[in-house]
Amino acid sequence: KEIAFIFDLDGVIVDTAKYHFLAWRNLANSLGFEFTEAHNELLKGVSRVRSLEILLEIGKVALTEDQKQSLLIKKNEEYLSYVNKMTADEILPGISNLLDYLDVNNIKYALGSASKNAPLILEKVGLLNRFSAIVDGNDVSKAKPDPEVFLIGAQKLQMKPENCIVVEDAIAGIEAANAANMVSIGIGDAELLKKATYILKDTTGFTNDFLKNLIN
Ligand code: B16
Ligand code: MG
Repeated sequence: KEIAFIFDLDGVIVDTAKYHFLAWRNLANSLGFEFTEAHNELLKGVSRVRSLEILLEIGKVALTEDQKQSLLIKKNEEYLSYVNKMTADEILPGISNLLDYLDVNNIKYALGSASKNAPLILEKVGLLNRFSAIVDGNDVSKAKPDPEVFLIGAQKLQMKPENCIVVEDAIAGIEAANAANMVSIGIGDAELLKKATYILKDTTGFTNDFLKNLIN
């Protein structure tokens, strides 16, 4: 049967979490509190606005809407300064091989990301024109674990949800894929991602053997 893939971006195609971390940490420090890598875990897959709310809860800081808006702009400017330096070298191991495999087998793929910067990031790493459809943070009104982002992706690919395979590193993303009635592949900790249909430790798990079994 015909199938399609829908990929999350951060943590699956590239590791932009490290750049989000640098920018969020600077923002927290400027407000007078520490922001650790463990804190950063809480922001993975979460929208920009919600991320700031979580960060402010960590620092126990209350701000006006205007102050929040200007901090979000500042944070994104710093984040983009890192993104602008990205190259194809930052595509996670196994992903280029996977996309080649899908191309050779005429399997379409879309992006389903919470990031409003997703098209820029794909352009920087040279993958923008390879995706049949892109759904990013500008297209969705409901964040993961709501299935909206992946359902729009399936629609754009003209595929039934049950024939779509979602690749995700965040629990909320796996929940979104499951809620969309799609097959889910979790990338990361097996205990954390146990609701996924399949779990791979990291992106090197996309071997040709794994793909053959999955697709046939
Ligand atoms: P932006 P994904 C998510 O990307 C990130 O994991 C999350 O940390 C970030 O806050 C969110 O995008 C929004 O990103 O500020 O660029 O709009 O994992 O859904 O690809
Ligand atoms: Mg992610």
